[in-house]
Amino acid sequence: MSDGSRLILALDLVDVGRALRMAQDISPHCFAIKVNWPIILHAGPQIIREISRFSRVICDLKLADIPNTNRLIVERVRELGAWGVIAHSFVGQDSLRAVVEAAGDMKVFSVVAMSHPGASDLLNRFHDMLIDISMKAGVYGFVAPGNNEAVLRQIRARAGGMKIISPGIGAQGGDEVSAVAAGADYVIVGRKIYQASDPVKVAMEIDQRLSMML
Ligand code: NUP
Repeated sequence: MSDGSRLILALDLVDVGRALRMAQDISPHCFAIKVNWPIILHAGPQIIREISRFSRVICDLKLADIPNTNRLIVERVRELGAWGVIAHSFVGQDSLRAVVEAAGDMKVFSVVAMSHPGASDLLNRFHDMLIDISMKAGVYGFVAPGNNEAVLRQIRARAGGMKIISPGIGAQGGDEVSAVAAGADYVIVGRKIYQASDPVKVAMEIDQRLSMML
């Protein structure tokens, strides 16, 4: 893992062997590796422990439950050695606070807007409220769309110095440099890397483009 990198790899592969090899090959060029339900359901939760041996792991579980259930899930994620966890904020301050409390030194990122077109139906109209709920709950940072510059800039303006991690790069139309210019601290990239013929090369290129912005 690279402390200075602004790249987070989204490891949404369902071939577990290939996913692990790719995680190992790309970890020197990225800040963290994000695991989501597809790989967790294929590999089992121990994949979190396995990747945590050589990288920061962010568990993108998008928790959206009552406080007690959120707490039970986060306690397990913490036991497995994750560095960070992603939760929804629309469920309210108490549910999110349960995540923050159970997380201990794990970083909690709350979703305050999303990158897919349907996010404009409802969620993305409420990012200011979701930021306020998240701040009151004590989160470490936010997930905000890297392919929606207007929304990302508004979120950055309200988020102050809090960390923003942004998906939507590549396959969803966003560009890593534009996303960082609009306010992202880190970009989350999946298919653009793991579907490339040379994933390590693409990851290194993204990492280098972003490091030139510093
Ligand atoms: O708004 C969001 N958009 C999004 O794509 C919030 C997310 N957490 N993600 C996740 O980021 C998505 O589930 C996937 O794991 C990753 C983006 O992958 P890709 O579009 O770069 O392949």
